Amino acid sequence: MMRLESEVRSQKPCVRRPGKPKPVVAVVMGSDSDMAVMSETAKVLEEFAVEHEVQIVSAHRTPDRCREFACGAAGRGIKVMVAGAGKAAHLAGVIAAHTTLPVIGVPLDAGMGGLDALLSIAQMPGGVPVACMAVGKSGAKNAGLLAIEMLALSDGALRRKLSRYRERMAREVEAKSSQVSARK
Ligand code: C2R
Repeated sequence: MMRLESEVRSQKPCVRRPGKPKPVVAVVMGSDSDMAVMSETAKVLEEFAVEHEVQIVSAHRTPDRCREFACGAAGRGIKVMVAGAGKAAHLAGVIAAHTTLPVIGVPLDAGMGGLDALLSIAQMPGGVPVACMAVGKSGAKNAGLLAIEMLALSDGALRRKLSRYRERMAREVEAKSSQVSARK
């Protein structure tokens, strides 16, 4: 499940207790200032009981750590990476350059409404794909859901959970619609 904040803040690799299931999704962000938004990704993964880790990695500020992290992810059992960053958000692209694991980028608003980060993540040159989500919290939430959809390709139980999630969401919208209609 989600690592402790103190571990997230540490620049050292997380130490895993024996017997604990290995994370299959890595959630990374460029700065601890991104945590409030990127916790939406972790929340969804928690809800679906998908083992994940959360780390701060910066392609700009910690280039060696970023390369080591991306290169080592598949070997550690990670199947999907989610990378959130604001400003000149090169993090997702640089991670994608070092791995063939699917990388989902989340543009964050750290100024300019997140347009800078959106273009930095979406406008990847051909050959190195990054799946780009919406700016901010909805993008962070959808990054978690997309990671789950990828894992569900080979996990029937997860696929069924996703179906139930969609059904619940539809019921909630219908209930809200009834409330709005009743008020008229
Ligand atoms: P600070 O709040 O730490 O100054 O960071 C972070 O994701 C954050 O949104 C400001 C913003 O800089 C972003 N950042 C990147 C990268 N590293 C940090 N875009 C990167 O490597 O792409």
